[in-house]
Amino acid sequence: MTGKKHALITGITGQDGAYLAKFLLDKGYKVFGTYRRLSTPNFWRLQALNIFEKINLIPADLLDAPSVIEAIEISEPDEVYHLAAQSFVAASFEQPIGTAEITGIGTTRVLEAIRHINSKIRFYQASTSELYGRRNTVPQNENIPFSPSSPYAAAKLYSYWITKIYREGYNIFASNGILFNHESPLRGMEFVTRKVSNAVAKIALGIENSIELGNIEAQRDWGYAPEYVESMWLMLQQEKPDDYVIATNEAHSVKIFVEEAFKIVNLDWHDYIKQDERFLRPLDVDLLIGDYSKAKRDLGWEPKIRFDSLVEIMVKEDLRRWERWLKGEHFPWDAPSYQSEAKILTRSLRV
Ligand code: NAP
Ligand code: F7E
Repeated sequence: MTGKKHALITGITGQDGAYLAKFLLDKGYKVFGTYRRLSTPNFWRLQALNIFEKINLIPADLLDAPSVIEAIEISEPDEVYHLAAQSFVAASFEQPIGTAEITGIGTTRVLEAIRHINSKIRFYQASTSELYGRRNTVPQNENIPFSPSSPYAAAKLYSYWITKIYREGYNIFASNGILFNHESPLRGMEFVTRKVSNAVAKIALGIENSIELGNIEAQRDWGYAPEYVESMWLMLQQEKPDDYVIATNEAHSVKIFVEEAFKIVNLDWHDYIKQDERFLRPLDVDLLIGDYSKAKRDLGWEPKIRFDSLVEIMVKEDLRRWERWLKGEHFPWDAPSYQSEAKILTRSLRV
């Protein structure tokens, strides 16, 4: 063992996993991360942040308890950041059972491994504003009752409670970060912000002419992912485990995000947006606004990048990527190998 602290990140190939890995490496941690043995590895985010060579990768799947146990045995972590999940709400309506197994029970597999191997390990659970559901009170803080509105949110509600149960029942240092939506140029292409920033860049360069969206009236509290991963670390440095809302306390509709994104390339969004009912969900959360005052008070955390800057960062980065690509450059990036969602064959999500 070196003198360095060990951190294990489940889901290191995802948006938050990659940013958190970079953050912890910069803090001097030895960073381990689980990844799934897919036929095509998915390391582009770690490569884009130039940290791929510095990560200790361990294959593990949340559906496979022995692989989770092995990941904890190999990495001997001081801290586990449990980020792996089936995280796309729309997909949870298509695959509710798989989502429950991965996003719900998967958390218990990690907690059980910790309980049996070393109950001193500190545990972070990636909770979500989706727990609050539709037509809830705003702004939402840690005391507002949950009312999940999707199979994803129901699975995350289970994970939230099992985390508290292991905290209170087994005295494990286990905290829930109730994070509101957070975005970045490393966001997956199926999420609305990145879908829009990527399409706007292509439209501005003349290689796309429209974008198909679902419910553009939905409002979200969108923050900047690299700032949000710091809050995860802060939660595990406290004297006691607890649950914290992490948000910006501002909401904007999808329509406003689209309008702002097109403004950056001097185009009028009305000319390019089409509604496609395949992107409507059987239930959708209408309005989320997070009250992060507890995190500000106890963790000293607050958001810096606000909505307009976030939209600008995302659109400019996607523009830069497409320009480089059109010049023949190759670099770690997801878009060229991504099948446009409009071409993916599924039934309408609306019943
Ligand atoms: P993401 O980009 O979708 O990453 C999810 C990660 O989970 C990926 O590394 C994925 O691996 C892994 N994964 C999926 N199924 C798995 C399985 N069966 N076994 C092992 N790993 C599996 O998600 P994110 O945006 O970084 O979010 C991180 C966590 O925070 C998630 O739990 C999400 O639900 C939660 N959350 C996100 C937000 C947000 O706004 N981003 C807000 C609140 C909470 P592959 O690369 O192999 O697919
Ligand atoms: O949808 C609407 C959609 O998929 C945002 C996950 O990280 O944050 C994320 O969940 C809103 C919804 O994110 C399209 O109906 C309209 O109202 O970007 P999203 P999400 O569902 O809020 C939470 C906090 C998490 O925990 C999740 O893991 O946008 N919308 N048209 C659309 N959404 C998508 N994806 N695609 C559309 O075409």
